[in-house]
Amino acid sequence: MSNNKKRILICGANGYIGVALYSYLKERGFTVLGIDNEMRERNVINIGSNSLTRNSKPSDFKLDISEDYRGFKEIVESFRPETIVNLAQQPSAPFSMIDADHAILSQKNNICGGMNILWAVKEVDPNIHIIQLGTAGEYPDWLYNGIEVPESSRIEVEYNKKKWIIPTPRYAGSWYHFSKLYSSYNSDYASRIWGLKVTDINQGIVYGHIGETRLDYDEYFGTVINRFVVQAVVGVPLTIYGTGEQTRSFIHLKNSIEAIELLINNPANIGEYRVIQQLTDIKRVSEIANIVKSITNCEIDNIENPRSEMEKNEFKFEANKLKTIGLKPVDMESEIKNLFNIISKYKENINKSVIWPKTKWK
Ligand code: USQ
Repeated sequence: MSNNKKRILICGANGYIGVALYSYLKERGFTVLGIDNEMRERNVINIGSNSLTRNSKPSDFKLDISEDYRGFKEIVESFRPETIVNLAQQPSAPFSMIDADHAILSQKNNICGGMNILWAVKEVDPNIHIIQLGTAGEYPDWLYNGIEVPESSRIEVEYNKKKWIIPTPRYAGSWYHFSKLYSSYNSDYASRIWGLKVTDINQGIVYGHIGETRLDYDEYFGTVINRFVVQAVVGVPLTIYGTGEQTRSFIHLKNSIEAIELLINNPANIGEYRVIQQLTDIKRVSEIANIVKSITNCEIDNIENPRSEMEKNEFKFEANKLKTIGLKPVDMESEIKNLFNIISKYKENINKSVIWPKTKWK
């Protein structure tokens, strides 16, 4: 089937990944429909920040998939997508740790939105492939320290002298990350009982900028590479949380949307809950800071870690499926240089007061 016959419904089309994915898929000949509840924009304004770059809002419908099940189901019934990509997520771990309201907002939005997609697909057409945005953070540092994370949804273990097939062991490190963990279990279950086709992309930390997508750098919505580059451009020391010996996985925004296209074209099977490790680089936070320093000669500050995470860990991921279907990783160092050039153009817009982390895990 050629791309222009494929209909893709993007939930969360106005977000950091959504804006980039929406225009990329359109350019590639897909028929795309976007919906969004405009929560990201609202949340960023509410914490006193704003996107550094102009953010286009391509969504065709304003709708909250976590609240309006009937409205959402009508869209699925009339548009009849081959694939639903669910990016309609509150993505920030620190935001979810502010207080009870923010924890509940994160979990309600993420878990209920995912649940409504599962029900709509079951009721309208179980053949629709669901691609949901999971996170590599469902494999916490302490559980997989030095142990390779398998690229599997289930594993065999021996317990009580018997062999069991259980979901690949997961846990989380924030109320946000738990929302993703619960959604993974919901999708695994829906694939077993209703035969749904689900791909859970356990994605590393996304960085970079393309086209007209947003670029956040505040303590909540800025991810670490984007924040470090903004900090270097505006001339404040890079805020390494703790030792910087934390290892994390990363993927450039360009690779993230290319990977989603590859998964659209290579869907999960009926009844399959498929896990994909969507990441291309594994680095320590201090290594990232040193790459930025090599470009700008900026200062680096090791500040008290506001989070509850291991000071030093070794992450290893089995991540072969995307490579097998054709993903070509970008070069991280040259993309960070590229990002530096992009962000430099917006230097005047940087609000220094939103950079320092205020929310603590404990
Ligand atoms: N960090 C710093 N300094 C900063 C910001 C972060 O040292 O100024 C450190 C953090 O302590 C952490 C690492 O950098 O060890 C990553 O932090 P982050 O804020 O870039 O990313 P994280 O909170 O892990 O969440 C991001 C996305 C989330 C996605 C996740 C993938 O916001 O949506 O699920 O990356 S993963 O990290 O694999 O869980």
